[in-house]
Amino acid sequence: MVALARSPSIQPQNNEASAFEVDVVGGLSASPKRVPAKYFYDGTGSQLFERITEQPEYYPTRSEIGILRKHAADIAKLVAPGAALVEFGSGSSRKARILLRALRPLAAYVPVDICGEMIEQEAAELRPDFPGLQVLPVTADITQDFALPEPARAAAVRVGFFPGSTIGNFEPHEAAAFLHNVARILGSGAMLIVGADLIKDIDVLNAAYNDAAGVTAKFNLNLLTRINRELRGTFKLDTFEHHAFYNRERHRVEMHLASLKRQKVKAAGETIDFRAGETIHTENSYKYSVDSLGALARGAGWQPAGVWTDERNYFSIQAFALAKPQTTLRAGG
Ligand code: AVI
Repeated sequence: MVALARSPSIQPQNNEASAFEVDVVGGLSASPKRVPAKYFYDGTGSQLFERITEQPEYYPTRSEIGILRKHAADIAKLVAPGAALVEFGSGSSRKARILLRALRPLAAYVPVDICGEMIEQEAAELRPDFPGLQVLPVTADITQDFALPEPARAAAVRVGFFPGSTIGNFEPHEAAAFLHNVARILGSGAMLIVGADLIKDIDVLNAAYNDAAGVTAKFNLNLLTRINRELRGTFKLDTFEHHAFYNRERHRVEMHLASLKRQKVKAAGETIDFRAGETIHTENSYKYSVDSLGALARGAGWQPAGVWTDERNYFSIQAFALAKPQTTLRAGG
């Protein structure tokens, strides 16, 4: 079940080993030091992420599932019969199942993920539960252009689904590029349903990324274990500490690993100097308002078409429609 727990859209690329080395060496030589968040998700990291979603302080997963369960019928009203549902970074398809129950009849369900093995396995598990639905997995990097299977291209319309607030792990310019890419892939008349974490009370945000059981800390520190194992690293985990805090100006939770002392560490044959207190920036998790995500989406050609939130206004499911190209009507026509 390891792979199923992954947050799929922020996974490493196929040529992972060399990319990991390049990104770690480059990131640790930069100032401030950083390592891309996509490298959290090795086997242990994926399991730890799954455990994070079960922590009482980590509200996003529970909130999103609650919204989907409560409003699936309303969300489904925005989706024309005969549409193809395309899930970006589908992982376990756990959330798609809730929508699929409300959405039938669909032309096809197309889970897209970089991890082909995982989506093939999920597809095999979905088919008996949704007889008559074409489940057509596509192995692809969702941040790049990819081709949809023919039945999805031939469908009346295509509907994108991007749950999990994974959009928050993109930098805003990456999120904008992603929304443009999705528009290009889904084509004219498309809809997009996005799960996005909302800006809220700072204490709630800080607690969600500093759970009392220390699971998020383990998840963050596991990155150093991975560097030690895969890149001949010499990080001593008890000399680094998990720091996570909400940055109000930039509307994001930042995660860092702070060196508790001045030290030298080796990774991939390079020596890296740390000052006491110096950090490696490991993740940003951007929080949006309904308006700020709407503005980002509009910039990529999407028009807001619906919003559902939980009772506490912690999380949102937002629907967008792709503006159709303007056609000129002939007088009398
Ligand atoms: C996968 N992603 C949406 C999570 C988040 O909340 O940004 C990753 C995570 N990082 C720490 N806790 C959870």
